[in-house]
Amino acid sequence: MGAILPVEPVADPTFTTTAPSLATSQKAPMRRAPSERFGRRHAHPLTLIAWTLLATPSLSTCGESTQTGALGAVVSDASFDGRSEDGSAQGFGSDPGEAPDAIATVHFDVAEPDSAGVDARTSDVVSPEPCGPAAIPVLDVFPHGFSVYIDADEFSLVAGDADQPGEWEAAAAVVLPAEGPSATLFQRNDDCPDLRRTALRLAPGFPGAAATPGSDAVPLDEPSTWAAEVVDVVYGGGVDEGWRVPERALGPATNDVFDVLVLGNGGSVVLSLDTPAMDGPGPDLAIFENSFNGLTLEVARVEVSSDGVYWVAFANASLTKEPVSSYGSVEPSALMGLAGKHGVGWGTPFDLATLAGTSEVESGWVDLARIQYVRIVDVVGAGDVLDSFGAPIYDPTPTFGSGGFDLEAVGVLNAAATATEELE
Ligand SMILES: [Ca+2]
Ligand SMILES: [Ca+2]
Repeated sequence: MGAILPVEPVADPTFTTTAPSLATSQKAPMRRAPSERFGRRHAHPLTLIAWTLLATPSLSTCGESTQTGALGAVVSDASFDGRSEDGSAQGFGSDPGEAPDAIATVHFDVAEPDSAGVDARTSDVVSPEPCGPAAIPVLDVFPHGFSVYIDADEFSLVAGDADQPGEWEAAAAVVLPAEGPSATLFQRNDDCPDLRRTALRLAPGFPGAAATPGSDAVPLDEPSTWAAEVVDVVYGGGVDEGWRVPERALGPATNDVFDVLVLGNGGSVVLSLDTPAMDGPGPDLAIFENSFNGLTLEVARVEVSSDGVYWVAFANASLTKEPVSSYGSVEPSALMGLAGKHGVGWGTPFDLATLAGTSEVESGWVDLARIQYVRIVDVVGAGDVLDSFGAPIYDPTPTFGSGGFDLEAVGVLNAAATATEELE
């Protein structure tokens, strides 16, 4: 597949001297933290909000600290065009040698929106830098007993919603509790006072198919607004001409298996939303595929962006253990964080809150209060593409004619107030 073409960037004069063009990033995939890529002179007003995720309220000096491994591996390979030419993504821990830089600490001034409605990044960045451990990939729900690699010197796992850590343990992975509705993971690094606190929802397993108890499937009449524009499509292999109709991905879900944009194997699409999405209660976005039986599930990774330039990917997990034949079945309860989990007429939910600990959000380059763009990238489920925890993702493979992900619609469940509404 070819590289993703640039999304029309929102005009932002403060970026002109420091932000590389997307064309540059295509030639040299970037995996460094945003703060390193763009220097420390610009930061987003939301940065401090993100730091509330760190348990230590004050920002402490830890010198030239760096965060290694997991922080970049969680999202950066998928979100900064680090995907390889075959469309595959690197999984958790796949690139341990490339450590993203620590996130810059900032103070900020509330900037006036520019004419495009985007905050101008006018803030000064100051030392010191926090040195808290890297975030883990966060799913909407984790199964009991799930194992998660961590990048911290020690962790403390506490049942329920906890404010304080308990016993500290040193291990490369944490095994989540075997019961209970929630847990809180604390991580710390040596010589650093900052703790990272991550609240985790737990369940016996991932939610299952639509109309089964506990399912997370979104009814098609639930979104309030929808994708309004196809910004870019890159078709993968196996797409007949008749399926190359981008407009079919726009507007409301129709429950029509033919009303789809077929991405092809490894293909991708960037859509602009009619109204930006925001992180509100529960899931914020719903993505509709066209599986006619709710079992032949073709899956895709999902990324979001506030400005069409900087992206962050949802963490995902696949529990399917074996390759799936061309029209074989995938159990919906084996999937989390991948579009295509549910059959036609039912959306797969995505909660922006799960992205709060990512470097892209913490450093302010993606604003969870204003998500304008959604990128959907077909997963070629032959086992080469790994989920956020290092497991291979399997889906029906190979597929032809209408190969790969079939996008019916992208709906917004929590719409951000528009500029006009805010003035009223
Ligand atoms: Ca939410
Ligand atoms: Ca297909």
